[in-house]
Amino acid sequence: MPIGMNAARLQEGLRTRWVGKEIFYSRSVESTNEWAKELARLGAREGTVAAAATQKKGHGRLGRTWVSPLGGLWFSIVLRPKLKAGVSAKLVFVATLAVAEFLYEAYGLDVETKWPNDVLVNGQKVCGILAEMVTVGKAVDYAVVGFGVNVNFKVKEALPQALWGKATSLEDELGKHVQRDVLFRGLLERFEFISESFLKDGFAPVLERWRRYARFLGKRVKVTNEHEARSGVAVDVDVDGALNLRLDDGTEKRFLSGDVSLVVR
Ligand code: BT5
Repeated sequence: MPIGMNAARLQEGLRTRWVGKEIFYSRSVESTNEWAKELARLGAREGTVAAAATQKKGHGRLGRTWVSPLGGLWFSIVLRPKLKAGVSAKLVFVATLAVAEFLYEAYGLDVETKWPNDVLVNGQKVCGILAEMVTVGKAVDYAVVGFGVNVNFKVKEALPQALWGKATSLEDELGKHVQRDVLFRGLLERFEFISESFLKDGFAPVLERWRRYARFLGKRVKVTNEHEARSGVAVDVDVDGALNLRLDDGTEKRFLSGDVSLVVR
């Protein structure tokens, strides 16, 4: 976020009921997810947001590094969902749908969602979501949903070469800077709206909207997880958030976690 950004400026004009009523902002942190978890442990109310201009140890799933230069939007929301464990996979869909819908509506970008936690533009990752949960028994004590959005920087100037061709930014796609505080508020508002629909009407309507952006469905993909790599046709994402893959022998296999890449033949 720009130098001079602060929590009050981010909150100005925010039209939410509970998300972002409390915003913490720092110029540099290790990781906003870690910060938000710490705030949650200390009793932060639901909807509290931790945001930073840069992260020194931003992370993705399985301890992967999330590169977080100045110019991006890096923030995490504290949630206290009165739901059972297993909900975190679904929060990822709520968050990616919020990002996809907002980027499409606000900037007209041709966005897609990629299972499980990516938002892409032109086949390249513009946003990654990391949902983490702390449970007590089977109940969720708190969850943190982290948003990493590449905004006002050029990928070839700000991200390592290994990510060129795989990552994109709003600046690269739009050819100009966008106002990050407007984007930030738009994402919080959309996230709150979809979370409420999720709590009220369940996961199915969220999933249905998410599928509209999920262009990998019906295509040949490779799914990789900690145990294996399998190729097949991505048939659907089911009500548990699991990916169903049709293998070449005609059988179907469900993946609860992993990474998807398109197979070009
Ligand atoms: C994710 O992980 O995509 C989740 C990223 C969540 C980041 C946010 S930022 C705010 C909050 N605080 C945190 O510490 N995290 C959250 P995963 O699916 O595991 O993808 C990680 C992979 O994405 C890396 O291994 C790289 O290949 C790639 N990557 C790293 N930085 C990137 C970037 N800025 N843009 C696009 N791809 C990136």
